[in-house]
Amino acid sequence: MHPPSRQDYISISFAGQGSGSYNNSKQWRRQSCWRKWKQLSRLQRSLVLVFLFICGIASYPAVTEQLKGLTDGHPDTERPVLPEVVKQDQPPLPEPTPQRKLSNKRGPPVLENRQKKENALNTVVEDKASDSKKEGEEEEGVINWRGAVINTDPASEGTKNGENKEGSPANQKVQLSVESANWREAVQEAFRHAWKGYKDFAWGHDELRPLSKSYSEWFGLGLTLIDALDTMWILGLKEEFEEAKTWVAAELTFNKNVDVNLFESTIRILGGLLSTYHLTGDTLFLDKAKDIGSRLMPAFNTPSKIPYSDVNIGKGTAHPPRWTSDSTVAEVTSIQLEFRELTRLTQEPQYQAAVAEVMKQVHKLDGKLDGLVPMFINTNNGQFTHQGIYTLGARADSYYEYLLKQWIQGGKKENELLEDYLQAIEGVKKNLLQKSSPNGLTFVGELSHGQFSPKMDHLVCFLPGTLALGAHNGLPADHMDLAKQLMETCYQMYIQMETGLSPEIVHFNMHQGSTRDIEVKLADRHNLLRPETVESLFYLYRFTKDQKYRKWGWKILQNFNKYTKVSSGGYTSINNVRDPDYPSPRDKMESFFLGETLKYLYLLFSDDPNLISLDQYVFNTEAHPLPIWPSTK
Ligand code: DMJ
Repeated sequence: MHPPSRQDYISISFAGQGSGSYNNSKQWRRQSCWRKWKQLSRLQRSLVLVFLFICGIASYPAVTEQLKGLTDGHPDTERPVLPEVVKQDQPPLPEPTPQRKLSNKRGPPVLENRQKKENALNTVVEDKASDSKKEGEEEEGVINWRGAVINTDPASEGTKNGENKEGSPANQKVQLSVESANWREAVQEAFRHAWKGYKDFAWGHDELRPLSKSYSEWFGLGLTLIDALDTMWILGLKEEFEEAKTWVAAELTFNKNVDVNLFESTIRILGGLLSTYHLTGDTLFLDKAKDIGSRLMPAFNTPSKIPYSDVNIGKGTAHPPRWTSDSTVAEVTSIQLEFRELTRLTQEPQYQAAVAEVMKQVHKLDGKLDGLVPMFINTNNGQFTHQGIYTLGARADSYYEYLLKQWIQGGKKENELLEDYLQAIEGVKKNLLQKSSPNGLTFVGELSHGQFSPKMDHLVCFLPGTLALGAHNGLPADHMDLAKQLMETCYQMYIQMETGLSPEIVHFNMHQGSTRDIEVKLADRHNLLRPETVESLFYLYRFTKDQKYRKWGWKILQNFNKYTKVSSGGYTSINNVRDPDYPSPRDKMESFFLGETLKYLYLLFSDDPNLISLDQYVFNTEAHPLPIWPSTK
């Protein structure tokens, strides 16, 4: 913080009284002026008054300007907590200029009523945009930075270049709409690029390996294609959607002798099919959802009814991992939204009953710390194992997310879910929340047998969005305050890295005298194209309408384009977010990049809050929107 500016003042001096005793007392000056005034003729007095009046008019603008300068907030208060990393050995980036080209490609097709409104807005905005972009249309908005070709950032330009001249509220609104239309189009382009790679080299397989122009198989079920279905629908990519649908109809079969992970196939496949059914109304997707849902049910045949991690969907057998009889807590408690919805749609109670039993048991279990759960649960006796370690990251994360979201999905009636959620957030505040040094970033660390560790997974960045969603649904307002603080931290995890992309795990400094807040260990420097931060940006923007969240999302998208885009098609995870010269591509595009990351970015840039309204839908943990159940009251 800077001290408040010193108030400048104007001093006026009168001519002295010649020699003799100099008396400059206030009273003497008042009397002397009055005497002089009285000695003037009426004409002289009028002239003096007219002169003073003219002087007053002439100096008005300068004085008001000066006063304005004194009363305006200090510009520093607008800045994020930390400045962006200034790379050594390189000049600062030039101020970006508006160059991004608006392509002539068609806008999103009209898919359904909910989208019509958004599309109408897009069309108007694009027309306006293309008018104003005639000059420099060939340039794709590039500046050269360490040999990398990057897009410029209209986010900051709009205000810098145009604000003062064209800053009327109406103009600003148009400008923001143009920006958001450009950004949505950039997301569509990114999706098309990713899809091209998948289509050319991995069609019908689980994941694209964009550098080797091949694919990897996890379950052998076309994972990326299924995960991306509703994204294509939401982004208005009708052609791509139709070709994927043809594949689902003709090729997708679950009658395969293959082991799948219960959690991953529930959130990606069952969730993806259910949401696509809801968005399109096409029963093809519901039929496929029923098929995979019923094939996953053997996982619940365990002594404790806590499901096994793996199921063979062809043979109808299930088992835990080879080395343990434990399941992961987040996995067994983050399949509920999907199975509950399957019961609602099919009227077959077994799906909901199975996942409700898990929640009932976990609700009653010993071994929690102020509502925080351990990471493992045993499928034989139903007890927590490896107790004493508490994290909001891997293996526990979506337990907390699904407490809140099930409560919302069911119409906010299931009190045990709400109680567990509220207690857990209090547990986070009490045990895991700390501030970093020197800049006081709020972060969520981990606890291991009473010992605090300032380690935070990127996965934890789902939390700002979840907290904001809770506050939107009537939970305490301080949840929103915490959401904003954590959002800032998650953004700093990106912007403080040399590539502007977050590592998988960071450690925060807490010692006084630290020079930087965030440290990254060698083994944690990878980025898997994960969605959690842009997911939270989407929620924060929806609820606050603060443009900064969109600008942050735009920066992140630009950095994905700079460092992870593969020219022949697709995007790749990288090994080193700290080396912009060689981020070391990993040759894998995770399905959640299409299922989640690009979807949340598009929704972040959408001007239509009814495009997947958060009062009508709840997103599963793989970003597949499922309906909030209509009230039965
Ligand atoms: C996704 O599969 C889901 O978001 C899950 O909850 C966490 N891991 C990935 C994305 O990071």
